[in-house]
Amino acid sequence: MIKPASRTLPEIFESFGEARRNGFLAMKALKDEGRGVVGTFCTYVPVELIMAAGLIPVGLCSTSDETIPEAEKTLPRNLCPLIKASYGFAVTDKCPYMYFADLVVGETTCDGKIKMYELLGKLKEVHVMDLPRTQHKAGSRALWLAEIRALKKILEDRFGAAITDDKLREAIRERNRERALLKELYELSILDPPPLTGLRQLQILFGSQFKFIHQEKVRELEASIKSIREAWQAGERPVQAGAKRILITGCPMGGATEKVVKVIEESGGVVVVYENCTGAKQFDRQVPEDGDPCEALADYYLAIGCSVMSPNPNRLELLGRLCAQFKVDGVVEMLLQSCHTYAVESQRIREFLKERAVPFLSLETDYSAGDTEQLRTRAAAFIEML
Ligand code: BJ8
Repeated sequence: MIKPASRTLPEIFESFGEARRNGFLAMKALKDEGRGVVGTFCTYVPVELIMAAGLIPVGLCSTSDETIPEAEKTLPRNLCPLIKASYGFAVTDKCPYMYFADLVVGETTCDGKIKMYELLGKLKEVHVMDLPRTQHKAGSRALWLAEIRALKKILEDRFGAAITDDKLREAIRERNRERALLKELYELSILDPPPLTGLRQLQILFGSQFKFIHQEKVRELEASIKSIREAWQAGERPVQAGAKRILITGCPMGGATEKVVKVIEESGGVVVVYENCTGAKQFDRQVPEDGDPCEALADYYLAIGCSVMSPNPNRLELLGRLCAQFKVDGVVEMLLQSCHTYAVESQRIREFLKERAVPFLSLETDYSAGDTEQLRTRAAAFIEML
């Protein structure tokens, strides 16, 4: 049982840092109770539908290189590590979340993932949502709404659940509450100096997705925000005054890519906000709670500013707003190797930030530790120059 008021900051950080590992047991208990599990790979998948069906959504994107050699027996070596690792965990049965998933919901985002889902379909039951590549055309909205209604029907048929409008609205409210709390948490770093390091912030944002009981998660997040704020007000300063304030943009992070945050923070910087799918891209906005719930979900999800959209103005809008709100000194982009959409879009991001006189560094990496010192050299030179 959680006792929010009595938890210390180290306990809070440990709880979220260990959430992925500890969540295995929680999920097994839920499975033993007969709950269905649906795995997802992307922020575009409307998890509210899964929740409204009484099922447990879980993110399956892998963040470690452990199973990449196994994946490379089937997939090309020069493929994004996120895709290789995720597939590798499925082939080797080493990810309990993949193992527990009764159904995997994929999406037509990047080419590598689309084709990987075909192979994954030989190992697991997979449904792929057809995501449009552009947001502004009327046909895009119609297609995406139809895909959302189709997923609703698939979940109802597959799991014998009735997803009523009331249940869907309730799931939207629950998820909105979680989004609002995670946003409140990362907005604590508007304070100067921030009340938590970027590594701690990342671990909470990443770890929160592996806490599966909504009420418990809400209580834990509320308690964490309160404790972090109180510690700062009491004079605790985990981040040195004058540390250069960095925004991270680009591909999703967590696990192996924590190395990027570490080299920044060991070089005199502090990550104050993540614009990527691990952070603000997922939690910045709310799904409208009135009107037709499927239409609300369609509008909300289609507006996500991912580089798979062309053009992608919403990423620029969020990026510009966060740079101002968090008073950042510089932006670091983390690109996963062979992620073509983010790599090509990098030029537009560079120009956008140049127009606003915000220094920019783009770093490409993978899930290995081999390039850590090279990343450190580049991050240190960037921060030195700010
Ligand atoms: S909404 S960022 S979670 S697609 S890094 S697998 S794009 S080659 S993860 Fe993503 Fe959804 Fe967009 Fe977010 Fe492909 Fe790029 Fe790899 Fe990627």
